[in-house]
Amino acid sequence: MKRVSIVLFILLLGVLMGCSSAGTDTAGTLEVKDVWGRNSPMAAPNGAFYMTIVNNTGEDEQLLSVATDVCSTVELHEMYTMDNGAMGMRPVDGGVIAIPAGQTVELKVGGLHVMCIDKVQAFETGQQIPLTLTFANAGEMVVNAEIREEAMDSSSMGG
Ligand SMILES: [Cu+2]
Repeated sequence: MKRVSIVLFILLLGVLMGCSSAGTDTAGTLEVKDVWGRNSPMAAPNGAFYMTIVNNTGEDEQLLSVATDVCSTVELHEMYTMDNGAMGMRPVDGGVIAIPAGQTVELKVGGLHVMCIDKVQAFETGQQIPLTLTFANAGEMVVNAEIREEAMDSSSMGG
């Protein structure tokens, strides 16, 4: 009896969702904000960009890739704790960053980030660097990353 009612509920949910998506077209937007990169001299081969992605579209979204003229290669990375207890970074699972419906995903220092490998120029504080983000559903979006001075608080790491 219980199982039947659950099945009915799921069916009903499907019908309701089908109706609402067919009847209205007022889906929210995918918002990318607070895009920035850390200042980095030419002597440093790599850089990183950070941002906040807000998914109000009602559908699961994925950040597939990022492209910019100032980096030879761009990868989506995450920080993780290595076997020896030190922090390392690696490409995210599957190479993409999931942004589930209704969620906000932060790319931030010590977590997810856009890895800029082999910079072709120095990143100077105050500079605006255009990034082309490619999303699974929303397609391409161009945003400007502001280069900031960010002092990494290394003393508090691992505390
Ligand atoms: Cu990285």
